[in-house]
Amino acid sequence: HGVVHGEWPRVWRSHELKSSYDVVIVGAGVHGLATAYYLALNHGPRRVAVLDRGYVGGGNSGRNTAIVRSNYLTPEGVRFYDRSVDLYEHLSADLNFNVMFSQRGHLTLAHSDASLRTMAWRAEVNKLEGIDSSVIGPEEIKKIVPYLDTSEHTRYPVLGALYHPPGGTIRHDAVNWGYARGADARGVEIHQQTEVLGIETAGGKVTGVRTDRGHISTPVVVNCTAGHATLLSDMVGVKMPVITHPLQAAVTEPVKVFLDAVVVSGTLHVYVSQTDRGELVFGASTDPYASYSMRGSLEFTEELAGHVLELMPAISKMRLLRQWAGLCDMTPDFSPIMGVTPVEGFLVDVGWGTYGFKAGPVAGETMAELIATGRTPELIAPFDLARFAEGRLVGEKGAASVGH
Ligand code: PYC
Repeated sequence: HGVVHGEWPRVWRSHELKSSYDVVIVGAGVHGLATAYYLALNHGPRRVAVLDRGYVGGGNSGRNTAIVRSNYLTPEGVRFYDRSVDLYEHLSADLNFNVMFSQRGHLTLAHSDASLRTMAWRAEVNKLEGIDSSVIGPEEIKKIVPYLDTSEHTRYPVLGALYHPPGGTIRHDAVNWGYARGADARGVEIHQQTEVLGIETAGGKVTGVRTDRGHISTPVVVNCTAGHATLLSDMVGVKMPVITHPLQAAVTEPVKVFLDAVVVSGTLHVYVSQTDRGELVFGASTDPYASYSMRGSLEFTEELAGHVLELMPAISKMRLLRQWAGLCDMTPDFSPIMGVTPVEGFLVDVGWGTYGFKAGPVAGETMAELIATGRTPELIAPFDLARFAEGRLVGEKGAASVGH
């Protein structure tokens, strides 16, 4: 349309920070932005601010390995993540922004009888919930991923895999930018470089937020942070059963496309997919210590290379281009913490461990409904904070994909 370089229209606007909002969302990643977007889209106009001390999508929303799937272990998990897959399937059209969702198939390898049993269990739960998911053997795996070493002579031979055809990858930046644009167009204010310093309460209710750009009066604060969920919740005295660990990832130089599906091996602590540009994207388990550091380590690179080559010896000559880390807020049962807290007006959408990006759309849709109606949607009721005190854990460790 005659737009020349340097004159692209802004995708979202900057604003002066106002002294009051109806809702303040902390964290401008996919969860915070999707919550703001669905609040405006589905529930009518409100004065909503999304705050981030960094920039849009600069936390885990831009650091994950962009895998989308719904082949979880518990019926609660499967139903929840599957709604996200549904929303992702229509997201490009809904946002009028190409999010490059590629449902290329997802394989979770089993290298032992025990993991084969878990895969069979997941497949049965998945089928009961109407999800396309089944256990396949090494011959079928080899057809889908010809470069995978499925011989019997490896240290951990591939015995089978959970195959989930609708799983795949997405362009995570596009998702963040698309939600940011959609929210902005519906009147949401996005405030980057705005750090929350404190949350104020009176009589057990949220009354305001102190930021490094000024004070805001508000009755509702939504904690949509990842990596800092506990720090923000501590500001109102709500204790989260969360421990934060780094998780490292890496990407290779681009090569011609040869890997179609997403391949995950919990036993070998590695997952790999190939981007549309041709890079291989790898991730590992969480680092084994609690930390807020996002520095890369040589140990990670060495272990990653060793494990990847056990799976695909043919790629030994490829070079790594870069590595990075994100921060994972791990909960005891590997499910998130969503909904109300003992402080009225302080809502949480946190504890996303190593599975947060794929849940962005459904988390946004359900949190928006909770904010607008005051009622907890059925899909997220199992993930409430009270479950830890009441012993209603939703154990998803067996489907978390990465070893821990
Ligand atoms: O849950 O699919 C997943 C995942 C992949 C990498 C980290 N988590």
